[in-house]
Amino acid sequence: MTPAERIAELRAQIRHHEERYYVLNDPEISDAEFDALLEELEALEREHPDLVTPDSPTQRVGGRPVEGFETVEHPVPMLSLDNAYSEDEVRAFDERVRRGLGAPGAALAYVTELKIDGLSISLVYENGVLVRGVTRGDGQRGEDVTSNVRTVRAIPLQLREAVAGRIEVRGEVYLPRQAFERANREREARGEPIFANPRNAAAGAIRNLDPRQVARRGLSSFVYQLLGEPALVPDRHSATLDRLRALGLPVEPHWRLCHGVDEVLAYCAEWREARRSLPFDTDGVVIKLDELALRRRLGATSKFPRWAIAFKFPAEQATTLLHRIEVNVGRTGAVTPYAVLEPIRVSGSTISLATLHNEQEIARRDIREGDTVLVEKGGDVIPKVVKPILAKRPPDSQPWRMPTVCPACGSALHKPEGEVVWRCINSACPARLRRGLEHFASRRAMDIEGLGEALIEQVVSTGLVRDFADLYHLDVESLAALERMGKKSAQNLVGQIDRSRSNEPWRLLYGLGIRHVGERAAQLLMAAFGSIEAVGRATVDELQAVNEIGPVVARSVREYFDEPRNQDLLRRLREAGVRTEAPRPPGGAEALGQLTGKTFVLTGTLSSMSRDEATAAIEALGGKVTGSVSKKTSWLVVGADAGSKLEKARALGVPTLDEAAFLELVGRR
Ligand code: 0OX
Repeated sequence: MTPAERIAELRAQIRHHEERYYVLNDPEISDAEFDALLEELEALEREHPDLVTPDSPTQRVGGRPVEGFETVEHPVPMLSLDNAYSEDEVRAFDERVRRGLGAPGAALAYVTELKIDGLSISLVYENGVLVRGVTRGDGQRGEDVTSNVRTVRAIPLQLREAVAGRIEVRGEVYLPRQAFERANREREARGEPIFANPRNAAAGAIRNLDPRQVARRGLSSFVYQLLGEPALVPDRHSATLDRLRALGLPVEPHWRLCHGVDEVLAYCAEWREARRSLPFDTDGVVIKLDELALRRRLGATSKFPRWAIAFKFPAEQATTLLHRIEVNVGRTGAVTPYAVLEPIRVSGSTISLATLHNEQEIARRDIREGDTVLVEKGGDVIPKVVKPILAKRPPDSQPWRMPTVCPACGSALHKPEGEVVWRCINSACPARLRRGLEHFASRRAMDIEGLGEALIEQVVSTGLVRDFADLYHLDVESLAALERMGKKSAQNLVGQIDRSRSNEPWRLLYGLGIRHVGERAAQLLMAAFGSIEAVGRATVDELQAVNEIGPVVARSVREYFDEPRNQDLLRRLREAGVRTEAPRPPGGAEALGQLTGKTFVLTGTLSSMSRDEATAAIEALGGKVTGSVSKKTSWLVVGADAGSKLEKARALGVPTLDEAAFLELVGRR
């Protein structure tokens, strides 16, 4: 056998066993035997690099971390599902469908599927090879996450059949229960906030910029939709699911073809309990009309198809003793009460805490310490207290009273007229500081690895850190003296903090935790003003003149910088060497609007800024960024490793800008 033949044989075997393992959950060989096949293939490909193809099973985790994700338009919008919370609502749906079809007496054919608690994804296959994976986004346009989707072992890089042309397959990417629990255990150990549900965890993973990390997460997938040339798409959904399966794609196997609404409801009732034995979380059943011709007749509203609905399983409830009501102080000073419960098992996990929302809610439902309460756990990890069981209330019980002072710093709590949330307004409050530091150090802000909840607790309670600027004066010695800190970790942390000094300044602006200033607003403001000092000097009107910055953000920024304590903090950060200026300011407000009416497309990687930053720079000057090149495109910005967009731009005669010319245009040079 020639090397090329052996490579082809190994790839076919590996694909087959990947499918047995990841799609069918029914392996035919041991993990060790599988690894041996993969290792043999890797060795052969190393010897014959010219024989490596992108659809080889060795190529799931390609290249290096990406800079950002490109936005792409969905050729057919990705709709979401309307919900039904009861049997009656499902019957009402069936009636609407029958009436809509002018067949009031028919028992229609529906397919019922388990609803996966994941995030929707679109996969494009060209001649049977996976070429693109895009998130749902807002339904019209999503993010190109191909490099991450390729790491999901349940998603074949190559279909079993080289279906000619282009097909789009839609489904969910999700985190199996075990992988979800593992991810949360790891986050807890690192002092990071846990994911509220598998959906959030999967969404976080699929938007990670490093495919190697995504591969380690253990994502999986199920698909349920096929789009393409009419000849390629079966005329019934049930046949489509069979077809998808035959192509080697992962289809959740417990779907059923039902006749009439009673069979649909029987399916829902069956899975209400049976779902606990599944290896993934499901929060309901998706009910879909089987016949595509009937679907077309019903159509869709602006948001939902009229031919499908999601039936949500009722949240599980249990009763337990509410020991105490305590309050938590957040980063913005908001004080939120929560219940400390006698631990109890609900929906497969033990709960001992539950949210109580706010003082008003507690009063409205008259929830008291010492009550036996009904608790509920739905799709979210955070359980709720539903109501007290009055028959079990102790005779000496008293209504609960909101504390009048902050439990962390003792200063009086405030509640502005007309609001329901009490706040601690002491900006030096240690509880606020702890939450603020968590945000400041978080990955999307200053990205200081190793500064987790447990360590923040220690540096705050020992007085080493009283504000963000103090972080930059921490030394190895005092850190090494803290609990569970060795010299090595102390050195690493000091290194991480030092590295954060040279972060792009929008990270600092976001990390300060100014109310209403998210990542995007921070990027837009920095691109428009060039330095945090200039943002701090701008009037509300000047701030609002920035594209996408509204009055709420503008006022909040102004308020923040009007506070002398905050000005002082910024000065101390600057003195500690933290970068507050972009390389070259674009000239401030007079440059705004310079690119109004211009449309840009980005391709390839820029060495000096991420895709988000380039987009923000364009938008701050009034320009627009779109996902694909057309005759209307003003410029294509071309970075390293540019793709097919460059060819298209050339074909259409769209002018291009290299990185240097682009930086010049947006005033970053
Ligand atoms: C799921 C799921 C989601 C197709 C047309 C509207 C919704 N989470 O499991 N969506 C759909 O269907 C799309 N099916 C599902 N099973």
